[in-house]
Amino acid sequence: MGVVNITPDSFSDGGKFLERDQAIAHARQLAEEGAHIVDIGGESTRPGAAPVSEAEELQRVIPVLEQLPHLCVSVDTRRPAVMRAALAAGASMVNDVQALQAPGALDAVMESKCAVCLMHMKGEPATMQREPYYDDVVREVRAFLHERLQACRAAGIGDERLVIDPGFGFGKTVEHNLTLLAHLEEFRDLGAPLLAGLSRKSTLGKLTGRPVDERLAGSLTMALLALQGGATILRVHDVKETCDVIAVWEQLRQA
Ligand code: 7PJ
Repeated sequence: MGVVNITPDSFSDGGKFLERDQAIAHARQLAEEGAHIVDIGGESTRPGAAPVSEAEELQRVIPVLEQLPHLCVSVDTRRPAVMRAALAAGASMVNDVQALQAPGALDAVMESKCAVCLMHMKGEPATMQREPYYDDVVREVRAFLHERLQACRAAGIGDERLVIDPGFGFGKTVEHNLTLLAHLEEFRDLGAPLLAGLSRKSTLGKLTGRPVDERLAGSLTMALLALQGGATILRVHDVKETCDVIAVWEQLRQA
């Protein structure tokens, strides 16, 4: 899964079109490099990010989606209205960092046949990195994902549509992230494919001392560790390089 962020609009309309075109070109490039899914997002859920209005999020996401009819597009959103509009515009997957907990979110995906990624997050993006605490991070994240899977199944969303994600970096310290990564296998018996998003995250910055544009080697290492732990979808910025990691991993497994 390749990440396409539709960055905040600048002041003029000219800027708006430019950012749109850049996102479309980026999505196409990631698909050419080997991404099976492109994940487009118009709301930053990074720690401390400024909020984006629903109208603004729709304006960012939908025109980009409409220009990608031949790609398998996932839309990274927490808002039911954005989910509905994106599905109507051809999205194949809803990637929700809130695991469809917003009022109306389950309804928004129910009538569609789209795939759904249920991610764990503790707290809200603005404040989630302020001293997150768990008694047992693996048990708690696992229990949450189990509960959300059950809620989806009860709403009639079939298992073939569901993906789970422990949500690296979302209300988690470096230690929590490493514990989750080391115990990723314990999520497999929940019965849904596992998605892992570790690419360029601040945990890597803390582990390596590198700024965000120098985290490729760390990100590829994380990708391999996630594969070893049973992840089958990797959400990454560096698609071409990650495809090489996957190629090596798959051939090793076959051997
Ligand atoms: C994730 C995500 C992730 C899923 C972001 C970033 C922050 N969706 N959206 N999993 N991360 N499912 O890319 O640094 O880990 S945005």
